Amino acid sequence: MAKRKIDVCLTPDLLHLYEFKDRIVVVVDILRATSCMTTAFAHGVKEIIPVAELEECRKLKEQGFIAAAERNGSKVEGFELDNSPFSYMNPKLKGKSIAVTTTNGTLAISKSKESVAVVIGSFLNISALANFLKSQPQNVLILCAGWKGKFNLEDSLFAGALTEALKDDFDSECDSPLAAQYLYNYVKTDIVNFLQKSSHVKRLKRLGIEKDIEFCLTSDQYEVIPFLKGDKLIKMESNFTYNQVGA
Ligand code: 3SL
Repeated sequence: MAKRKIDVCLTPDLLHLYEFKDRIVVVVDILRATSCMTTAFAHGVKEIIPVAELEECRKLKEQGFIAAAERNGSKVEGFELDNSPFSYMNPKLKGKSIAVTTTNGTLAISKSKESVAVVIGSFLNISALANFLKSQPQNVLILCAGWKGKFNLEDSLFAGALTEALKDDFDSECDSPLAAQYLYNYVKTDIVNFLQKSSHVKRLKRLGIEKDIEFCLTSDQYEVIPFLKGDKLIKMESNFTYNQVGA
């Protein structure tokens, strides 16, 4: 297969600058939305309905869905689930459909919906994801969820790690994949320590959320790749081909 192109959008507020409708968009919110989604499917959740707005999530809850809601790092009152990957390891969630809204991650997913395919990326499934992308003919855009429209380090580091993993099959289209890749290669032996000064790690620590951080920064815990089918995230089956994505 000929080399494809890879680009990185560092925050959803810059997405209007990118042609992404004919690409596979990898949405990434390392701390913690896309790490939770990966964990959820690895532990048997059937589907996730990601919604940007709290009210939309509340309505789905009223319709009987199990619902998870996070704003500014904390669980929103009245919802069953928070945004910790450990909450999604609960065997009671096996086979269930869960409505989810988070501050940045679900917003990034809903902004990507016009693309041919939206897949969920995290360190937890990075090798499975890289292998899938290598097998597809499409160009790729990695969309970092960031924080309220701003750049963040952890999503950009993941973008660098994925660009590095894809370097033999993809050429960087502009400078953001290169910058992310340089950053990743510079700190890859000690990502947890490097991120200690980052704004969201400090925010989560202030909230007493410590163990999620290290877990979300661990590579290759799972093989699952969640992808968007209509309005729902589901788990990609093996032998999945591009034509079925988003079908
Ligand atoms: O912004 C988001 O979507 C969340 O992942 C943030 S948090 O890690 O749950 O605080």
